[in-house]
Amino acid sequence: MKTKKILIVMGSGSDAKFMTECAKVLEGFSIGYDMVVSSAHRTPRRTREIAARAGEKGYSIIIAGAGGAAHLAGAMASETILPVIGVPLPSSYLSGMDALLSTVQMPGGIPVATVAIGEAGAKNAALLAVEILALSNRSLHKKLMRYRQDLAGSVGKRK
Ligand code: RP5
Repeated sequence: MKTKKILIVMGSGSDAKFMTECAKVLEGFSIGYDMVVSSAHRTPRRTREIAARAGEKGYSIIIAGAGGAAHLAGAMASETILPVIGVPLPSSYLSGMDALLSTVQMPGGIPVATVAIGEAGAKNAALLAVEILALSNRSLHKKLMRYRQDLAGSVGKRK
């Protein structure tokens, strides 16, 4: 069985409508992933356990998406030295600005690489993860170059 390289975590099942964008990108690059729901405040022990064991389970990168006072990515980053990419989600009255600031403003020492709010962020989180993996994987590197060429070719075309 192929090793699953990416662990996608979201704070609620209601976040899946955004975080499936991550899954689509990873599937496009044939990268194995697992997707789990765990909340930093409702299931804090489970969340910390998942983060603490992610390295030994063979994951290379964690993508964490949450809305509101989003501390999921930071809580996970505090339990692992794997790179953690945070996706702020627009699930609250503040449309994701709260989640953006909560996710991006980590105090120095425990980084969370934070992407844009919502679907675009979820997509870019996966692409950033692919870029990290491509540093040591030639065929992934080639696929990424082709992806960029296709993007360039799509400029000006209607969707
Ligand atoms: C956050 O609260 C979750 O990440 C979600 O974005 C938001 C709302 O969660 P639910 O009330 O839909 O479970 O913790």
